Amino acid sequence: PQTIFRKDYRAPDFSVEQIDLYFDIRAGYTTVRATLDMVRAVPGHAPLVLDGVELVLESVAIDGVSLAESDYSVTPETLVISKVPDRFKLETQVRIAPETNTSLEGLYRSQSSYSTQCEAEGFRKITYYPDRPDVLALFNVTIEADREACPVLLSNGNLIDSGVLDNRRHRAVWQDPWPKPSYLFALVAGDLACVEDTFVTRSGKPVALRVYVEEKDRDFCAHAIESLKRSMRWDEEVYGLEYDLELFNIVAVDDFNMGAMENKSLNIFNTSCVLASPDITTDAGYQRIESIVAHEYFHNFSGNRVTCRDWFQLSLKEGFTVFRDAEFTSDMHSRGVKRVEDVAFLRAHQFAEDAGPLAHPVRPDSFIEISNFYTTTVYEKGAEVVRMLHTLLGAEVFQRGATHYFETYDGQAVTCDDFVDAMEVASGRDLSQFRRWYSQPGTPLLTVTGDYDGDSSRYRLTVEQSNPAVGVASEVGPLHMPLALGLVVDGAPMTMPSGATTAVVELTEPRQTFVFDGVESEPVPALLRGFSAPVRVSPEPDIDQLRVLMAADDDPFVRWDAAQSYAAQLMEATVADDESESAFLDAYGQVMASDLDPAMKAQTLILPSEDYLADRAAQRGLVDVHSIHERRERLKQMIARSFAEEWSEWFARYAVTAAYEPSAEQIGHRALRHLAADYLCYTDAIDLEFAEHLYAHADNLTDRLAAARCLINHGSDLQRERMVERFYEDWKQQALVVNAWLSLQATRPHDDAVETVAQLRNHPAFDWRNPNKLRSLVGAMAGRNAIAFHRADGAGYTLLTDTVIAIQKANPQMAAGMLSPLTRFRRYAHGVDLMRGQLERVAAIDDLSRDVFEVVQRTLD
Ligand code: B3K
Ligand code: ZN
Repeated sequence: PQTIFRKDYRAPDFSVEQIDLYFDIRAGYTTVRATLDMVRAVPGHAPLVLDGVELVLESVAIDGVSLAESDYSVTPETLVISKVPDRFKLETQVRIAPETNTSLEGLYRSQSSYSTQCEAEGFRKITYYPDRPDVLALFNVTIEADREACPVLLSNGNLIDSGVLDNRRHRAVWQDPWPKPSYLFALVAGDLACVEDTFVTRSGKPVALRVYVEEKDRDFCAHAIESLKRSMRWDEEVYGLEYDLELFNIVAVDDFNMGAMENKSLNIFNTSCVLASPDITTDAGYQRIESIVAHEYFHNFSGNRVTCRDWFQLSLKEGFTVFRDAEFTSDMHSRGVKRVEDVAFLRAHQFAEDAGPLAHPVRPDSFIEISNFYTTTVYEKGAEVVRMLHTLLGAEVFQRGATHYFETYDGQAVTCDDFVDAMEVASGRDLSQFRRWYSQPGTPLLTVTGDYDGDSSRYRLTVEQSNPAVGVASEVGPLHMPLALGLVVDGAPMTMPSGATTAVVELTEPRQTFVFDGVESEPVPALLRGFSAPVRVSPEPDIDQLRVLMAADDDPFVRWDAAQSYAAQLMEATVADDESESAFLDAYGQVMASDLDPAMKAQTLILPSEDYLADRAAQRGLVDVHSIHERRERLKQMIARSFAEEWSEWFARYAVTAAYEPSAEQIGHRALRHLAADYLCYTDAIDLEFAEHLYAHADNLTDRLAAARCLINHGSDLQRERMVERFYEDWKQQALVVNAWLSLQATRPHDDAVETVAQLRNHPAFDWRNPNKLRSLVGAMAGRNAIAFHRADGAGYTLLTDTVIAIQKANPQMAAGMLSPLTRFRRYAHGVDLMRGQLERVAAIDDLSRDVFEVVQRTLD
C-alpha cells in the first residue's frame, strides 16, 4: 500500500459543477447512473482520473458519446480517461451490491433499509468521482425502489419531486442547494417510521425535524429531538449561526462503524447514539446522545459549510466541533463535571496514543488509510488546541475569530492554518508559534519550581517545557500555551492584580519565570485551572499541597485533579504506612461530607481509573496492570470498611423516589447511590441483598446495570449466573440492552472473562457483522478489562487477534480500530512478547486490508 503525504497536496485538475445521480435499487443489486458537469480547473492536458472501488462499470460517455474500451482504463481503484475537453458532461453507469457490502462504507444494507456512509472515502464505492473533500458540487439525486420494501426514500437537501411508478415502484427526487464534497452525500431507502417536530429559527423560519427509526423504536426519539432543538438554539445564540434549510433528518441504523455522521441535512446515526428511554439508556447514555446529536448538528457549519481541503486537515472540523459540543454541554449542564470527564478521557486515552507507536500530530503528515486517523489526537487533542486559542484570546475575541472564519471561508475547503489565520485577524496577534501544536506530536511536560521569599512577599514560579516524545529535533521548538494559574494562600485563593483569582500567563519559552508580589505567606500554586493546556506537570504537588488544593482552590478541575493525584500517589507508594492511609481516609471523608453538588462529589470520590494509573506508571517504567488492579482494589476495601456505615446510609439516602428522568439532580443522586453500592460489595455486612433489591425495584437501566455489576463482579457463582440469566430473559428484545449485557460479562475483572467472551461469540445475541456487538463484547474485554486481556497465558490477546483476523476482510475499519489495545504493547511488563507475537501473526496474513496493514506496520516498526 502507498503512503500519502500532506506535502504532496495538489489542487484538483477538474472541478464538478453539478452531479445528477440516479439510483435504481433492486433486491440484490443497485444501478447507479451519474452525470457530472466537469470543468478543467488547471490549464493543461491532464487526464481525467476518477476514484472508484468495487464498481462494475457498465457504460461511460462524454457529451452523449459512448466511449470505446480503448478510450479509458479501469484499475481496481480508478477510472482514467486520457483525453477530455475543458468542459464536458461525463455519464457513467455502474452496478453495486449493497446487500453484500459488509464494510459499512458506501451504500449498504442494514436490517431492512439501505443507507450510506461516505466519510472519508466511501463515495467511491457508489460511483466514479473525484472523491476528495476539496471538490464541491451541487447534488441532484433521484431514487427509485420498491414501494413496499422501501416506502421511505431520502437524500440531502429538499424533496423536489416524487411519484408512483409501474411495477409497485416509486421515485423521489432530492436537490441540495448547498455545494458539498462527496463525503457528505447520503441516501437512505427503507421501511422506517418517522417522528416529526418543528424548530423555528430565530429569524422565524420553521424547520421540519424528522427522525427515522424502525417502527418498534418509534417511542425512543424524543430525547434526540429535544437535544437537536437545544443545539440549534445554542448555535444561534453563541455563534450566531442559523440553520440553512427547511428540513433536518436523522436516521437511526443498527449496523454502523462509529457513532454518527453529519451528512448535509441527513445525519445518519448508530441506533446506540440516538434511541433513548429509561429502560434502554443509561444516565451517561442520555448525555452521550445529547452531545452527539449536538456534535453532528454543529458540523453543519464547522465541517459542512466550511469544509476540509484534504484529510490531513481533519481536525479543522473535528477538533473545532468537539470543542463546540463540549461548550454546549457545559452551558446546558455542569461546566466543572464536563471538564473533569473530558480531561479524564484525554489522559486515559489520548496521552497513551501520543506516547505510543501510533502517535501523530493533530494535523498528520502522512497516512496509508485515512480511516485510521479518526483518533483521540485529531478529535480530543484537536479540541484542546482550539480551547487553548479560546483561553489565550478570551471568549469575546475568539467568538469574533469564529465569525470571521465562517464568513471568510463559507463554501470553501480550507486548512487548519486558515482557521488560525482567522483568529489572528480577529485578535491582531501573531499566532505563528501557536501553530506548532498542529505539527508536533507528543504530550508536553512542564517541570515547575516554586520559590517563595517571605521578606519581600514575592513568589517566583519557574516553568520549563519539554516534549519527551519528540526529543530535540531541530524543527521542534517550545509551544505557545496558556497557563491559567492561581495561588492558594492561607487557605484561600489569592486575588491577583487583575482583581480575579486566576491569572492567565503565556508560556512561549523553554524556560520562564513568573513573579507574583504581595503574597503574604508561602502559596500552593494551582497551575492548570480548567486544565488550560493538554500537558503533564512534574513534580506533582506533594500530599500537603494536594490537601490544600482539594479543600481551598476555587476551580472544580483543580480540586478534582488534586483528589485524583492524592489517591494515585497513595496507591503508588512503595510502602503502605498507616499514617498516610488514615490521612487519606480523613480527606476522603471530608469530600464525602462536603457540600459539593452530587455529580461532582461522585466524580471526586471515584478513584482514578486503571487506565489513568497505567499512564502514570508508564512515565516511570513498564506498566504492571495486575499490580495496579490489586492496589486499587486494596484501597477500595479500605475505603469500604472505613465508611461502612456511611455507605449503607447513602444507599438509602440517595434512593430516587420520583419517576426516572435524566436530570442533573437525579443523575447525581444515582451516581452517589451506585458508588455506595459498589463499596457495599467490599464489606461483608450483607449478602449483596441490596443489589438484588436494587435490580428488582429499578425503573431504569442505570440502576439495573449498577445492581447487575455488583452481583456479577462480587457475587457467588450462583448469584452471578442467576443475574446473567435473568437480565437476558428480561431484556432480550432490546438489542441495545443486550449489548450492555454482553459488556457486563466481558468486563468482569476476572481471568475467566476470556472464556466467557469466547463462548458468547456463539450466543444467538451476538452477530459478527454488527459493530456494536463486536465493541460490546470483544472490544469491551480488550479495552476495559485489563485483568482478562492481560491474562498471563496470553489468552486475552489471542482472542482479540482471532476476532480481528476473522473480520478484517469483511470490515477493515472495525478490525483496525479493535487492534488498538495491542498497539500499546511496549508499555507492559506482562506480555510484551505475547502481544508482539499476536501482532506478527496478523502481519503474516496474506490479503491484509489496507487499514489493518497500516496499524500493524506502524506498531511493529
Ligand atoms: N465525521 C464522522 C466520522 C466519520 C468517520 C469515518 N471513518 C462523525 C463525526 O465526527 O461527527
Ligand atoms: Zn465530528
